[in-house]
Amino acid sequence: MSEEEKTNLNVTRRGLLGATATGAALAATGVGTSMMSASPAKAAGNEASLAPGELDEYYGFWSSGQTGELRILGVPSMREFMRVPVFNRCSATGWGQTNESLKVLTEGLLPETKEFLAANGKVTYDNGDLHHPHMSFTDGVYDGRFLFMNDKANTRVARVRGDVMKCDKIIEIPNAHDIHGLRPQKFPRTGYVFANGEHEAPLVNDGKVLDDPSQYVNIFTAIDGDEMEVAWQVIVSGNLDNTDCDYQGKYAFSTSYNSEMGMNLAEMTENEMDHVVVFNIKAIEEAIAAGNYQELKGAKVVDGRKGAGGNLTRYIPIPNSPHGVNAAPDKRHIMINGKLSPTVSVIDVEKLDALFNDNADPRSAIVAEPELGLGPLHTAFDNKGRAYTTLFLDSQVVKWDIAKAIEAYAGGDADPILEKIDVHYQPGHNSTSMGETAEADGKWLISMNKFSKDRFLNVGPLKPENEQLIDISGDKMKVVHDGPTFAEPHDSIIVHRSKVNPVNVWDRNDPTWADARVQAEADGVDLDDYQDTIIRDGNKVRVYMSSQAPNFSLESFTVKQGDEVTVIVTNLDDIDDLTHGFCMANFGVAMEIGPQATASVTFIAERPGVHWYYCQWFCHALHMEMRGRMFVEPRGA
Ligand code: K7E
Ligand code: CUA
Repeated sequence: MSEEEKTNLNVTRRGLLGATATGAALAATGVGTSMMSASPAKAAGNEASLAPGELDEYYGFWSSGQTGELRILGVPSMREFMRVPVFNRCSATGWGQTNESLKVLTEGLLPETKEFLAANGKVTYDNGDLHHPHMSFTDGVYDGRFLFMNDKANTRVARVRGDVMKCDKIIEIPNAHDIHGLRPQKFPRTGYVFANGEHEAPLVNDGKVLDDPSQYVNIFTAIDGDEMEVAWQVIVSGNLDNTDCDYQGKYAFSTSYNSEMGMNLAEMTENEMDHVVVFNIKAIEEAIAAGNYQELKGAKVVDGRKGAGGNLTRYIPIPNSPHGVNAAPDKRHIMINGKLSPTVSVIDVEKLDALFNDNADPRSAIVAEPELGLGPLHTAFDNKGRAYTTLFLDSQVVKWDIAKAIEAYAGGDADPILEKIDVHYQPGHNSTSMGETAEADGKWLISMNKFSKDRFLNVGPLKPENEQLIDISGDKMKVVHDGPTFAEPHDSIIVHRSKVNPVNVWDRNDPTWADARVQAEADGVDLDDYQDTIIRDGNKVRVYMSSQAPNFSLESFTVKQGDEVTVIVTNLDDIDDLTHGFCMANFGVAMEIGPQATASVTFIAERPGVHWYYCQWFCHALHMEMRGRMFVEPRGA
């Protein structure tokens, strides 16, 4: 395509957006337009539905639980834009199959895991359980660099790049079991990514200790988010559920629903009080620097258990099986959500130094404990000192006033509860627009409801969840949208679009295909230019081709039965949205190649005959014709 044609294409696309994009810009500044008032949700205050072509004001980053991917939605439209494969396999993009993705999926695994997987005929895990996606911070606000997320199923932590929205690092966390809660450090920057091991196990889990829970421990991990390496770990008492940290860079917090270290439901819920563990980041760093740690599986591990002495941790008793931890945008209050207790316990971070320096009563850090309703799981915030807590058992969201709760706890007669609203049904996490940062703006609340029951057409016994969009800009909360989703987003963040700036076209120098570049240089192939080169290296064959709509540079290539074939495709198109694919039919091979990207895949050509490869990402009027043949000569021919 000529430069002029490219320019025309871009102009045409912008032209299409034209009028409606202006409307979205006005919406962002709070100025209404006649087109927007035509929408049915106008009366709500905030504008929930967008006309075709209008852009959302916020990005929503959604987890997907046992699906294992990250999802990107628009808020308030609730339109799903993208699925970013992380811990799962993806048929469309080739995640889990391309050499580039396999590198990400394998390089961070522990040696013992690689051995275990090999014994099962695998190189990596196929599943994941992604609960908590969070963006990196600088000075308490989102900086758009990365998103971090956990895998509860296989004890991993992953990073997605904000510039291309692809996963670039996955690490398995040693010593810990089943990473659940995860949060990036907010100040001064991320920095650390804090991750909770949820399930207790022997510290060296090699089979020597089995049914002896007295020897089980749990592990809190701080990961260096720049290097994606474990920085340090802390052994704790009880299990660890959710985590968050302050806005000062001093403390992190993890809830424990099983302080009893029980091994069955009755034992786990026996105590009236469980706890939140407070981690003293500076004291832990000093212990590491002074060499007061043991090294286990490459990680520096310190002991922060109850009774270990020292200044690494404190345990604040909390009624009964607390779940979510949420730092308020006032930079001062940390909400601990009671789950089996109808309360949320409010920690004042300014009272924490005394716990460590003067051994003050841990409960002295609690400044409020309002009774809100049944099953409080997670709390979100607006910019007016109000909190929004999900009540799982009541199927409600309760809006309450933080200052009034503090007043009531001190003996005043203020009622902190402002309003309750029904949601459908059984909410887990919730999130507000920018509400997990110092820039909470009090516009939107998402209630992530675990059950949809009767809200949608019946699709059989397995039903979607229901995520409801709630307008919180006015005096009264108002549900303005139902959003069904497939299994099973736990958590979301709502990020103003000004914080997120992905590119449209890959940079040819991107590190994603660095290995392919090194190999190409050794093979005398210029990966940045037109390529149709076949290199034979024993029984290894490397096939370099480029794609430019609607052609692959290679119409055909020939290999021998049993050859190990690597196909390296570079997409030379550099136009927005011009993605090609490469699918080798009947070989189980398919991948995405974005504009200006290189991707590669390796397979054994064990099937003799004529095999068509084709582009499986619709790219051009002649997309169906974008194909070629692989000839596989039978063995001995
Ligand atoms: Cu589902 Cu954050 Cu894993 Cu609560 S957690 S709901
Ligand atoms: Cu190239 Cu479809």
